[in-house]
Amino acid sequence: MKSPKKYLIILLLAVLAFALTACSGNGGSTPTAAPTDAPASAGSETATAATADDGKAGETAPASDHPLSAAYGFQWTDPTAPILNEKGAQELAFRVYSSKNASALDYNDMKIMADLFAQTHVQVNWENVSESVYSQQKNLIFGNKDNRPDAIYHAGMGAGEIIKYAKRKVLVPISDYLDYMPNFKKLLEERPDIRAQLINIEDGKIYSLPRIEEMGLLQNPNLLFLNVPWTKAAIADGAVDGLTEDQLKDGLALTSAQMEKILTYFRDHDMNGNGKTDDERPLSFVYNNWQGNQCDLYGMFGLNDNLEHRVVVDGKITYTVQDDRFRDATNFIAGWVDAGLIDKVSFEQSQDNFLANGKGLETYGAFYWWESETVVSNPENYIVCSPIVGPNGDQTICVSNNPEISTGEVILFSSCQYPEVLLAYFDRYYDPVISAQINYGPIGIVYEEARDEKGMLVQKPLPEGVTSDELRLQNAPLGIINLGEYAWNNVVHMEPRAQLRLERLQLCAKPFVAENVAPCPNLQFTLEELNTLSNYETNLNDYIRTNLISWLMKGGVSDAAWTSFQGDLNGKVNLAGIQKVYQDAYDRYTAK
Ligand SMILES: [Ca+2]
Ligand SMILES: [Ca+2]
Repeated sequence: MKSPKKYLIILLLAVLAFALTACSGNGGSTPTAAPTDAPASAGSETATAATADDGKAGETAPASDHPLSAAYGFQWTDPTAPILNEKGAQELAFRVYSSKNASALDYNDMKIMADLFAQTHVQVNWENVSESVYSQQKNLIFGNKDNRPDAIYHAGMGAGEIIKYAKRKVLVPISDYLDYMPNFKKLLEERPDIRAQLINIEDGKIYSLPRIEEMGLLQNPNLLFLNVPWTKAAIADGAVDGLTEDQLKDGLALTSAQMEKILTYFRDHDMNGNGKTDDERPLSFVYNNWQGNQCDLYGMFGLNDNLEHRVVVDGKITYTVQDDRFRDATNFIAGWVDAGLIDKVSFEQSQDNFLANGKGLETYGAFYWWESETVVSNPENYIVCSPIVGPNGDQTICVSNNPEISTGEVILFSSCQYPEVLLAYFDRYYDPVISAQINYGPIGIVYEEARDEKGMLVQKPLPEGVTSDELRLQNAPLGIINLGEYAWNNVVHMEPRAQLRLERLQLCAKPFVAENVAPCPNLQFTLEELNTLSNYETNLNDYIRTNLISWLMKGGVSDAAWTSFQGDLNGKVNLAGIQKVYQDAYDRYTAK
């Protein structure tokens, strides 16, 4: 096709002219204004009749007012009918730029995308690049105002970037088009918390579409696993007080004294029977990793730590590093490192190394991770434990700030000619049946055509030689979805591994988060607040990180060093200023 854009402009002008003459008297209204329904506004009786017959009235009346409706059959009120007619399918097309996972098919070749085209008649031409190319090209795309795509999928836009580009009018204010997005509009009405995470507080508008995957898995990214045969050996040898073999079941709560005895036994004996006593790793984790990190160890001293050391307690943004219990916990943990009970490699290794070391000859006595199945070759040898009970009787767990709602997933450029059509199309992604296929793969490949008696999607048998992860990564674009409680109960079963993890969390994590403790949600900041964060926050994080790793690896923190650390937090690194920014943003969030 040559110069389709020019052709489209001419065509649109023709359509517009036609539409304007066709509905004289309505010419002044803009396409995006709420559609006025002549019969409904004529009198209260007809209005009641129109509401009673809501579905039908909505199908025809508002759509016919839109300039694109006459030529292209544009409609958005019936979410099961095509958005455009055949002519629209052939003559309108959208360019959407998107990074994709290396294992994924080109989105133009994905069945779910073909199915969406068949259902909507909206032609999207995907421009796929790798994730690393996207991160290199992102600024170029935003900078090149003459040749921007219509939208970016997997846009990964931070709150600061959105504020910046919204101010320059580069982005489409999506909230102006909610009438074209029945699923998304309903979602925002039902979930003011999600709305509050999306609204740009500089102008009160929404500029990005979110991904919502609420499984309840992210808040506690660590679980403690313990090697049962090894622990049995320690018990049989009389090395652990107050612990019997029959207690070695999922949910076991060890005291820190018992754990210390067990780890010491692992350290001193040839547990894996290879003739060496020094190749066992008593307790392992991956320091400051998003999953399987050290934070749960701080729960022994009553702190709900996380990687940012920032958690909401009683509605207040709280930094765990300002609490004297953090000093006590650090000194206690440093003692275990010093004694060789915590493998020093835990502070240096990557996630990949940690996983590789778990395979083959058994070397892990205890470890923190998301699940045991990906870590060790024989997960059946391990139980999942409740948090360790600390020396003063405290027992609590890490509360991570990993959000289940990610904002900034999709943005539209203001150069997009028909944002209402593209947004009506993206709105379909929030239908739970579509969301499930966007996230796991399409009906026909991953799911059977027929649903079960409850209406749930049914998994197809796997093709030979393909794992479910491979099939999913190849066929699912991921991205904007709405999968929450409703979907898990009515549309799609959680994957067995996710279900297993949820059961473990119910047993070993959820009961150990106090009611007054919560993670910090996605917050929206003013430009001034963003400036404060960009001026000070990296510095604060570096300062804490440098000190903490040195304390943990070098025997702990002295009282003098702790006092001087507290002085710096309050002084040169401006923790108070950063804390105030979060507190103000959090207060605005809870007020909504
Ligand atoms: Ca050993
Ligand atoms: Ca050994």
